[in-house]
Amino acid sequence: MTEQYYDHFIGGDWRPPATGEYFDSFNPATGRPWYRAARGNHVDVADAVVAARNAFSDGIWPRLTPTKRGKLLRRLGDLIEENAEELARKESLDNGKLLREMLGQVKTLPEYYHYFGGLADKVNGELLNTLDPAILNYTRREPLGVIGAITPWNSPLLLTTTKVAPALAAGNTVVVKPSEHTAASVLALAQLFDQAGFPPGVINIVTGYGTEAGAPLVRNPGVAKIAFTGSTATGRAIAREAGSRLAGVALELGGKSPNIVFADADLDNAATGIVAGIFAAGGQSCIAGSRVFLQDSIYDEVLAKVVDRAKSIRIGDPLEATTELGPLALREQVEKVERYVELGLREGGDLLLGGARPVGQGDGWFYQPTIFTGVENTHTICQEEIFGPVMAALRFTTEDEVVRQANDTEFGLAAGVWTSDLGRAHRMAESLECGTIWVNTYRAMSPLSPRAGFKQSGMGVENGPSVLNEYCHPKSVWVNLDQGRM
Ligand code: TXE
Repeated sequence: MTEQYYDHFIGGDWRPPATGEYFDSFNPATGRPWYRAARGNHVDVADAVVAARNAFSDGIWPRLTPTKRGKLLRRLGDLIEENAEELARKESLDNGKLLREMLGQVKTLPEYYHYFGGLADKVNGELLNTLDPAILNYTRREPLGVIGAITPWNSPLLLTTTKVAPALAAGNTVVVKPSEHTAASVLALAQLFDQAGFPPGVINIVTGYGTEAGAPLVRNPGVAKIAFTGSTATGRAIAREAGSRLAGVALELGGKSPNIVFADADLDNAATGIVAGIFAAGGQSCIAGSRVFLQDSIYDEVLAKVVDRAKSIRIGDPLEATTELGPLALREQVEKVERYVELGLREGGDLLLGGARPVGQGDGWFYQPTIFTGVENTHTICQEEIFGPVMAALRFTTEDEVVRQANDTEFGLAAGVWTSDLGRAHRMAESLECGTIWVNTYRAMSPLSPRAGFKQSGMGVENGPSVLNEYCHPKSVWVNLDQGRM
């Protein structure tokens, strides 16, 4: 049993759950609980929304000058930088990803708070030319109100930040419901908000399960918009619920991203990109390059390089500097991977590598890097998001053929293209139906560059300057300058 208890963060205070109940959060590397978090329900959510609403309506936050709001966001960025080690350690203990990887990710977070902090005083309206010279028409961009941010377990702080930083920069207040599996780092972030000097109620955190704490946040009429990252199924349910009361929604959902290697590519770089694209974070990333398309003439050569590298991946304790693959975040996730591997075999695929839990890893939730060959793009393991270290290798001959296959999926999040032909690179960038294309690289992401899933991968946009529009109402003001003419 663990002795560490975490409460909700509401209105600037740490508050115990209304029911007095807490739930265990597990360390995936040991399979044992390491703290207990408040089990929030509709009462806690309602309290948090009232706190956020008060901070908004009383004007504490929206009436602070935008420059001051930006300054607070930048101060928060600095505090994250100073506390990066501790935050990353919490993330790694919570979701099993490599400490080194989480530290790399946490170290990018200040860029988000600095960038959006810099944009806070640039949320301007426009002066518009109307046909009538006696009319002055201008626009204002006003904050929406309370934003509900519902986040997953794979990159807890990053995916909280991509919502919270622009929402606050635009003058909204926020209630965050982090994943029930990974609340520790997000609660630690609340302390930094406090330390940075954000007024009470500007940011609130309610922990708990999706149906008990997430759903009431979506239903709460005081919430103007829900920003969500998670599974497509939950995203659809949220869109239905929020849509029925005409609240806004932004959804960042699943993927089944193609990583495509042409014969003219630098094959060593491509092999590195393939391995990192699918096995980094144990494949638990929405942008995982899970379908690897290799052109006929280099299929065997590249696959051999990939297998060679994947075979030598060191599995173990994610806190160890030499480990290259940690456990999966949840016990259910290992079981899900096992089900898909069985299905892949039943549908006629061949296992070239892995396909089982590794031996000698105690009770942790580990799974081997796994590579399937002999599969078709129509097979279930090439169509559904597995969210584990499972790669499908597919063969293609022509550019047109690979475009057709790559696009033949309900998802459209990201794609990788490996080629030295500049024309082809740009043709592929145009033809692939997804929100992010990487050419001769994979995984790059920045607060400056928009991310928007096509098809079932999402709705709305994260990052980039235009994201501020997603957190503002445009208001059009018409002024008659010549009342005598009325
Ligand atoms: O996701 P959920 P889960 C995929 C991945 C994974 C699967 C399931 O394939 O195997 O989703 O993971 C909250 N109303 N991704 O179950 O359910 C929940 O508490 C309101 C891809 O963790 O989508 C958590 O905070 N909220 C993904 C958040 O939603 C609800 C990242 C995400 O949980 C809710 C994570 C409800 N009815 C998983 N039900 C990516 N795109 O990166 C749940 N939640």
